[in-house]
Amino acid sequence: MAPRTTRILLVLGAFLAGLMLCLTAILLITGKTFSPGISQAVAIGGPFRLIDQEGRAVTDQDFKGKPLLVFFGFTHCPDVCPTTLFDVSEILRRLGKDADQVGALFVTVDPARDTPEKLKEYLSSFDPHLRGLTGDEPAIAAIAKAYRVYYKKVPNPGGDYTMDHTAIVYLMDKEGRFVAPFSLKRPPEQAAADLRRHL
Ligand SMILES: [Cu+2]
Repeated sequence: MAPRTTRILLVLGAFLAGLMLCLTAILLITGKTFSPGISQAVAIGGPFRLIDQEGRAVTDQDFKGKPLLVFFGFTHCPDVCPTTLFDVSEILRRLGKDADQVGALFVTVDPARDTPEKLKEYLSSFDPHLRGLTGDEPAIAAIAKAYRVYYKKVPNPGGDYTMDHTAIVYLMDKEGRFVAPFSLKRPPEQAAADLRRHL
């Protein structure tokens, strides 16, 4: 297997293992039968305070009443992030006017390089509804932890670096509760219809 594929599998594996652990812990604590709506809501997401590509302060409260897609990545990402942002843009476009009632967040895991200015420039290639979020290292670490996102700096031989990161699009409901990973492996019309059900 190519090292890149192995890394992606490792990241995915670590995320799923963490998720299972969380859900098991919740089951053990509550002693309740597994109920996705309730248990996963406890496991993923939460309050955050970050800065968007316009330099505005943004918190989770700003999205109350809107379903939310949340994706973590970084602007120097060679493939996964641009592909995902392209797919999400296609879905937002299919939503038409309803896209105003949906939140779509691209949270950087590389705040050292991804300043608001850099995010603004990068996101200009994608749907204007996308909000790019950055912040200081502790704020990014906090939101990543809340979403059970794995990320790690990986040095390149040239002295540069890249980032490994969890590449899941999270669907949060109007109340900010985790619903499910949002699949992009389907036609954008279908994904848009799925999103519309949460409006
Ligand atoms: Cu990426």
